[in-house]
Amino acid sequence: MPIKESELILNPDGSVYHLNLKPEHVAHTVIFVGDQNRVSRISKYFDSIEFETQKREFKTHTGYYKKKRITVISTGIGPDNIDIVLNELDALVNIDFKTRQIKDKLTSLKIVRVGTSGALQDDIPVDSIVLSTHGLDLNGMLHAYKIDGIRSPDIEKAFAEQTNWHSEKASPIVVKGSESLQKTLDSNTIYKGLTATAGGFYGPQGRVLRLAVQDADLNSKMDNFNFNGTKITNLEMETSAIYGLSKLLGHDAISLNAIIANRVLGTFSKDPGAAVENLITYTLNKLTE
Ligand code: R1P
Repeated sequence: MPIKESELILNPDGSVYHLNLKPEHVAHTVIFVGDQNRVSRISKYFDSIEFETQKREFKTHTGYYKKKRITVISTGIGPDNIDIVLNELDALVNIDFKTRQIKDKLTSLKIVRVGTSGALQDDIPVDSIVLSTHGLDLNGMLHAYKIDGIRSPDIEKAFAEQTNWHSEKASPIVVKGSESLQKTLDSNTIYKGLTATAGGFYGPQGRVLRLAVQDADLNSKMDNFNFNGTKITNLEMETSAIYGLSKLLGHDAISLNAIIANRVLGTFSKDPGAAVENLITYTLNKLTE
């Protein structure tokens, strides 16, 4: 059965609805950034840019870096946007837009998030890089999908117990990142651990301005979480959604974040732009080593 026009929406020029991309515009190595201005901060290192477009917060540049074809896409902020970007990106490579049928031979993309994040451990300094071994989903987006096969129940159980997780909120989901991409992006200069992904910036990450949060101790309980020596390194808004949907769709994903804040110490980077630049060059070099 062809996928209906209301479910896979194409623009009049044949591009996919939100990303504005056609299949030929997508490289098999894709870098996700949150901020749309970060796209050109990456593509400025490219030898050439063959395609660029933007619709809403979804800006794309495809080009070559050291002969490697790479697509950079901005996802905007949050897991709800990741749902759009990953489903449309997968459709671009794995659904035939003419017949609206899933292709017989599926393509697996390599996806790397180049993001920013706040550290949850006092020994992870601002301006450092964290690689997420796992995404810890606190926002619930993934609960819309059949996810039993991709979860890590032992870590989820430990997290719910150690934080007295409030039963009215969607239960936490833990998904592992791609081991092969971790090998590609790893080094002994970066930090590694669980990345918690919230569905908002203020209350959902324990920031109090004028509104009281449901559990004021959640961040300190996350700081102290320990599963056989594995700790929660950082808190941001995309990684678990990227890991969950990538795993379900058969893509390899790994998330790297420049640490621009330390939530335990209450500090913020003096030069977040430089921290992001450092992560960009680190990622491009690792992808082409
Ligand atoms: C919040 O300011 C945004 O910054 C972080 C969070 O995950 C959220 O998207 O990442 P990016 O800098 O990649 O957008």
